[in-house]
Amino acid sequence: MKTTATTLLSLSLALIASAAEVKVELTGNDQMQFSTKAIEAKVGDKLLITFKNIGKLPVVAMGHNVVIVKAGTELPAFAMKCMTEKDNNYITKDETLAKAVIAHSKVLGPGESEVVTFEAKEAGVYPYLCTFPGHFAVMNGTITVK
Ligand SMILES: [Cu+2]
Repeated sequence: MKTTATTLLSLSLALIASAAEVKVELTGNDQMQFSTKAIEAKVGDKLLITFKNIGKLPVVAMGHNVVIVKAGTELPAFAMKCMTEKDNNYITKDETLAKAVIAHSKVLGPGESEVVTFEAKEAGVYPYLCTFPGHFAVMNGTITVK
């Protein structure tokens, strides 16, 4: 009996581990580079993405955010609408486009960081980008959920 209980315990621990919180480190720098352009996750994972601006330039010149959007979002159109929204962390207020946002950080200055949570509910390819004006074409990547 004791063995069965132990086995059951290990099994449930394994289940918990398979749909776990996954910590991801992501940085942005003064060269407008994300440290990674490809993040992978499993359905059920909860990603805790620590996004840090490791640059030195002031936030008005080289601020960064990370915005995770729905699969299939047209990034250029989305980014164009975001880049004018300085007072809204460069997130569009257009109701239709704003629905594409799954999660985002605020605009971070040098040395600042923020944890962004992304729950990988469905398989798919979820783009992420920095919507600070002029950055998205270089600062983008994907979270692939399998
Ligand atoms: Cu940026």
